[in-house]
Amino acid sequence: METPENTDQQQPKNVEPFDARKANRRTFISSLTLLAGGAFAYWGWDQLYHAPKETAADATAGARAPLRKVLDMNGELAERVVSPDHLSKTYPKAMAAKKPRVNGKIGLNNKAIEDWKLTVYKSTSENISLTLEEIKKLPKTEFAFEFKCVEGWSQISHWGGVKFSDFIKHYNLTEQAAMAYVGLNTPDKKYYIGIDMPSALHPQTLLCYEVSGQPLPPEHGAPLRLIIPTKYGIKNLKQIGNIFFSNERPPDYWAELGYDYFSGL
Ligand SMILES: Nc1nc2c(c(=O)[nH]1)N[C@H]1C(S)=C(S)[C@@H](COP(=O)(O)O)O[C@H]1N2
Ligand SMILES: [Mo]
Repeated sequence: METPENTDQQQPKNVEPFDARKANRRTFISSLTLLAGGAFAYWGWDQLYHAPKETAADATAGARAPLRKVLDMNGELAERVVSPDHLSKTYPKAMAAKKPRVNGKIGLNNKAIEDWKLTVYKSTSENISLTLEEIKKLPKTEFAFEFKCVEGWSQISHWGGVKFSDFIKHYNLTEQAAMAYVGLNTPDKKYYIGIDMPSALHPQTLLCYEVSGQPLPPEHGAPLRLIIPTKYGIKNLKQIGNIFFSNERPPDYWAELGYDYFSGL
């Protein structure tokens, strides 16, 4: 005699018989969802593509406004987490290129190497003028690291100079270094960059006067350049002429052409 349990075993309760109308409806609903997703993605792209380009009123320009907003938000976040304890990887000197690659000559001027002096603006009205000999008297720091250019190449190279943070302490610029940014430019001001202060004060940021153990040659930014391993090559200004401090973002050559202002690694 059949028990109810036996019937259950032969025909499980949860399996519905195939219903063609239901299946068609499901296919229709998933197609609609896919179509809506596609339309939404297209709408997003269209919004972005037709978004205005930022105007040159600020330190940055040339990028679509919503994209720049994201870049700037990332930059501000990163500025806050820049830590002096987090060092870029360094390498044995022997691993460094003997003749490091040269890239970018904007603002480089051989004449400016003779009688060169570094001008540091303590305020708009007060500045100090320093010779290379004076700067070289400060403790020297050297290391090899992987220099990275946004154009897609990188190379291990060996640099020597004075830590920017040591320089700040030595010349009593602590008040200035309490500001949000430092601006640097070439003697002719044709190449110029802005650096957030946490990155400038990072222990691997150098006012650099040596490459591969030799005085900087003109093409690498003689007599003094910036080496900042926590940022891309574009921020490693060659041939520094002037340094100033500001709470606003200083003008920045590549940021004005659409590149990320922070350009961190
Ligand atoms: N004055 C000046 N500094 C500059 C540049 C430049 O064109 N002019 N180019 C930058 C870029 S894009 C890179 S990758 C590095 C390259 O430094 P290097 O020539 O010593 O390798 O310098 C940076 N500093
Ligand atoms: Mo670069």
